[in-house]
Amino acid sequence: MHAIVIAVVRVDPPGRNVAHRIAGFESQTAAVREEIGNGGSSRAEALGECVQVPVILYTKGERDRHLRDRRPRANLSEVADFEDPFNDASVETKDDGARRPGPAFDGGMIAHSTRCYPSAPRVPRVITVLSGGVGAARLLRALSGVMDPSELCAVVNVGDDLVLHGLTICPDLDTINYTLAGLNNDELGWGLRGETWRVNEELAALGGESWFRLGDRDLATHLYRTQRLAEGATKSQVTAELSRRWGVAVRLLPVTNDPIATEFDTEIGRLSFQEYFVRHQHDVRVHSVRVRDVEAARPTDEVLEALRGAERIVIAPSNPIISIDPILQVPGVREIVRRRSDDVVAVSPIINGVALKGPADRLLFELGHEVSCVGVADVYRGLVGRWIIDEADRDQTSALEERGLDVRVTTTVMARSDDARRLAEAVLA
Ligand code: FO1
Repeated sequence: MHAIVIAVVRVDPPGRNVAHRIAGFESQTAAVREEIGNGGSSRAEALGECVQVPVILYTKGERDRHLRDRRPRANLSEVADFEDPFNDASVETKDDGARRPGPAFDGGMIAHSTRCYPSAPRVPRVITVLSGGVGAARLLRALSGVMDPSELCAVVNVGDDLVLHGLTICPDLDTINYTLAGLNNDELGWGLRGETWRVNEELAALGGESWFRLGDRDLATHLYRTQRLAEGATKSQVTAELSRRWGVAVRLLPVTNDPIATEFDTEIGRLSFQEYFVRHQHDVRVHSVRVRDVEAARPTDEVLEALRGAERIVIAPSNPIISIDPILQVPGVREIVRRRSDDVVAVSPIINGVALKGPADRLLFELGHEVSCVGVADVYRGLVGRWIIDEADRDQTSALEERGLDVRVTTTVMARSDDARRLAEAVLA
């Protein structure tokens, strides 16, 4: 009979397990640390905070016996592969008295990773993706195909949000929600499929602001959001309500609920985000970009938690200057990403010197950066541990490696579903 208790223990920074504080755990610290699974130790270390990790506690000798009986030369990581350690019928005892690898257990109980026990509580792995619009939406969709989408969090840019006709519009949040719900308009790259434009046509006939086209179906989203905000809901709450309505399991988190606005100093003067992007079709020379009111903005608690607690942080192949940087500028965000840089994977938005979509290449050039995956790596200097670049940029590998980066090469264009899947697998590998 095996005496087994399932418990949740705290792991202290730097990766020190405190299970030994539970009665009977004295002097087990080294063994326990070695066995904690689910990334508990590294998460605690990276966060500089305690994290909760489920473990199975055995009475002294029980786990040792398991190990010896089931796989004489097993080491601790191999033990994690055992299917059903509770089924005595399957035990094939090999008690030949030989000394086995693994820790010496000298008293009380020991803790063991739950990964091998189907009945044990599982700590959800969280993958957090810093996200702009289309590129991020496609990566999130690909990731949703290879992992449980409820364990995916998107921290989403709100620097290009706007108020128009009295309506609050959040293009990046909506693009991601629509894409994950399968409602997106692929032709346009924004808005809803099967869209009609009656309202916008009437507005144009009245001489109203019709350059930023709001489709009839899309309008319902902005009406709903605006009404809920007026009732006192936050942008985060409204986003969650919309995701729930559309059956989107990925958690979409606006980086902040405070108003921020990306603006451009250009050759024709200062422009708001959508004036630059849509009205002028990003075809004016930009001198500088700034995010208005970002200094006073606070990341939401959910965002902080998603960044601190994620097993991995992913930087989507979004525009580094106008999609990702506004997220990083929200006070506290860049610091967490920097602290966790070993766990940060970025997918290059530039392939062979060109952005697949939007003005990332032109903006990098106008703001004095090299227009290449290496140039983007320099923009994210100190924030990223692993870079995923396209096959077309394989010859840039050594330049990235010289910057201390772990480089993976794959197809980063997500036009075909098998390529998207391969990219998602590379992100999670
Ligand atoms: N992009 C356009 O190029 N033209 C538009 O008229 C337009 C309208 C629009 C309405 C709602 C919405 O959520 C997005 C919209 N977009 C439009 C896309 C958007 O301007 C940009 O793609 C993003 O802000 C950049 O990420």
